[in-house]
Amino acid sequence: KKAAPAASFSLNTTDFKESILKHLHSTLGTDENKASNRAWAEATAAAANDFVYERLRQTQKAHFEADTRAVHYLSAEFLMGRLLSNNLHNLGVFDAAADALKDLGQDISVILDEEPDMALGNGGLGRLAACFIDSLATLNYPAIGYGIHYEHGLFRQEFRDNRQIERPDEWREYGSPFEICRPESVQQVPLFGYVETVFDETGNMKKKWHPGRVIKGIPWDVPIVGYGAETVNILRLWESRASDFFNWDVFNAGGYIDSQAENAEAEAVSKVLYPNDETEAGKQLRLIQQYFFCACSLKDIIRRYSRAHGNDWSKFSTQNVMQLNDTHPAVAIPELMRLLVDEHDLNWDDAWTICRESFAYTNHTLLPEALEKWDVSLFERVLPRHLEIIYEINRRFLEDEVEVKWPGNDEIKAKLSIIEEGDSRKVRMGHLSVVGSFKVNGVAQIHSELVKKDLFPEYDALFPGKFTNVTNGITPRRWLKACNPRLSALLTEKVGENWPRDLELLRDIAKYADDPAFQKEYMDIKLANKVDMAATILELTGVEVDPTAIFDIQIKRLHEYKRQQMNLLHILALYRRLLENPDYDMNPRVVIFGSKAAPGYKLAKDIIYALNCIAEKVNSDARIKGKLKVVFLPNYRVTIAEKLIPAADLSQQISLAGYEASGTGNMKLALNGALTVGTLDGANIEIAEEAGEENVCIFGMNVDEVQALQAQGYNPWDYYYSNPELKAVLDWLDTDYFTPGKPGELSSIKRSLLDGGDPYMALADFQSYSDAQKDADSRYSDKAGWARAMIINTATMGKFNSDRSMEDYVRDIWKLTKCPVK
Ligand code: 26V
Repeated sequence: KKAAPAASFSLNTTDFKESILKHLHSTLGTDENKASNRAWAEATAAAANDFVYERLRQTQKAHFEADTRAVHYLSAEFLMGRLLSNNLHNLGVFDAAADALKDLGQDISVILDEEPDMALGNGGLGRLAACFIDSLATLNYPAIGYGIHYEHGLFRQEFRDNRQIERPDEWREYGSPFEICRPESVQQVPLFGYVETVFDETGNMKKKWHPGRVIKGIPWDVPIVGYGAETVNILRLWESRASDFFNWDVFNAGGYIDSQAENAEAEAVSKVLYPNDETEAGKQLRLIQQYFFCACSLKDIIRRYSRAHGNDWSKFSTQNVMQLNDTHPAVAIPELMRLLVDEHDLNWDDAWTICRESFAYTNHTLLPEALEKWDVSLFERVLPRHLEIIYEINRRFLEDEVEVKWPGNDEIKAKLSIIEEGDSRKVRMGHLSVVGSFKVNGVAQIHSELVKKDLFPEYDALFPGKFTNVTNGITPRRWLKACNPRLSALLTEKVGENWPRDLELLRDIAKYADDPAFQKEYMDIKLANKVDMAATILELTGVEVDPTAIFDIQIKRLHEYKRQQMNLLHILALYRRLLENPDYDMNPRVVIFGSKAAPGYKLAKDIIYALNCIAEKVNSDARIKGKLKVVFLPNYRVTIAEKLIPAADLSQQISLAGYEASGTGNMKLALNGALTVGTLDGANIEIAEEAGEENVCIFGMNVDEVQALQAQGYNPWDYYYSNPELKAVLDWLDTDYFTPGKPGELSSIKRSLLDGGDPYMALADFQSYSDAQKDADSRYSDKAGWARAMIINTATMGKFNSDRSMEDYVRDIWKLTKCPVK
């Protein structure tokens, strides 16, 4: 078996021990007799950082000397999770660190548990960005992630009387050892004010923006250690502060106290992550956040470019590509135009060519309520010059491109216009992104097809070849090697140690799928992981669960389209069957949820409340003899996912077909062996292709059937009246059975599914879902067949390595070359 390339340095346990002690003394200023767990964690991080910084320096030197083309991944979210364990693994020193800490009387798992998650993201989109930068570093590509240094990441979720409450996330209350402040690279960001038309010496008309405010962006660099630590790239996150240079006037005018109010306003920009996932709120602060990090990042990119190429703009787009992670950074397009035209005196056409050659855009959702639109009036107040530029982009686009293709067709012009007309005019950020980019991609095959066919059909006709697909992926380092050490050891034993880079190597274990000895090893590991999870469940919720029961897991943000409510109805159906017949034939099952609801999403919060109330009732009902348990884990986050995923038997991926762009949890769960109970949606389709239909439980309508039913007119009452079990469980929600003394507390769920029209057709798919769950249950009873299916799932997920996603982006969009680092 081929061995993995060794890390670029070596470190034994003794060296690591000495280094930790040295840092405990000289970096932390404490000693081994009184050090807190936190101090041990920081000393361990500092010991690792000695190597990280050395590789970072070498990487930056290599990138500078080679002057290679680089990708700039612009994203309002990076959902990093914990960093220490990941860095130790990628440095190849995890075992050395564990042994060193053990020699020092410390348990590495306790030490790692000290670290709060870096939760600067909501869900799929932010975690994808984190996986991508891991893969880019691993593959030795020059890449920088650019984002926002939120003081508070996604809220901490607590349950009070079964309801979600939100508490502030404090990920860096006492500082973080994983970031480096770079005051030498601060940027100034103008906002508000007005635009003046002036004429230069030669009589050319110029636009001059007189901003009303200027805020300062301070960069914090998080080193991103590639697997094997050849390359260490950076994630650069911008923190906002009041500008010392530009706001002197208030101060000098005697406004010593008033200036503090200005400081607070400026600091508010990077204060908190917006907790909405898939709903656009249109808040001024959110637009300022977006502009703030894009403006800082572009100036940073241009500063680096100019250092090598001075005022020669002809190579800008061959040296740089900017990937827009959804439309959140789309304002970077008019900002680059402004910098080139207003500040660097390029003519419009040259500037526009550079822009269009530099930006590419990834779409992550088709949900209409998630497509960003800004009121023209708001845009004009915050970014008056950018609005002018957008109007000019739009005018030229409509006249020079749309009119040429469809002469005199005002209907198409209205559809393609970046400005939406109506009671209040709006800037459509998706349109701006398509017009200003050279490539647009969706995130799974079916999603990319729907982007072309349903979202942007005219754009697809106008720009042949612009639309493409890159199926998402996940990093196997975090989502198998680090989170599932038992299974990782078994896989390494069988296929060698190179699989964390080349996940296709796991195909080799398919040959053991029917080998009873291997099945036993594999299933013993799954059971051990479930035993650990059962202990965590007990600790976090007080609920006792049987580790031999089916662990049936739905972990993702709470949203109607993801249909946690359909899972809820199925739980009620199982419960009811057990009450009617205590001998009802089913394997014991633990249904586990992890999910946060957007704070303003009433129905999502009602669903959490209902699940908690149902859990209380079901878990304490002796009549069903523990055959069904329901667990809702509080404060779901990356760290909880890392514990749950290795323990999963069933992976619930039950969105209405056409609505989940890709999903990435589906990939993580399948890689760790879980069987997907899923619709033909997003990447589920590709997972089924890879694993084989016989190793997944597919149910429900496909996209065509959904669209046909929508066209024909969907009536949820039909299903209510024709399916007695469905009717019974829905009616149950109107009683006080789960909320004693308070009938009606769960009625909103029933109402949304009947009077509300059931927009995501949970009732239409219910019977098929229930059948699929029954099928999963009977497959679980066949121990050998079940083990086989799990093994095949692990063996066939190679495609979903985010390294493969990166190679797809590189080949089809970014055109990067690898830069080896000595
Ligand atoms: C929208 C908004 C609107 C304004 C407030 C903040 C905010 C934050 C996020 C979003 C859009 C989120 C879109 C998203 O996360 N899509 C998910 O992307 C995953 C990665 O491609 C994909 O796997 C999921 O299927 C898709 O739902």
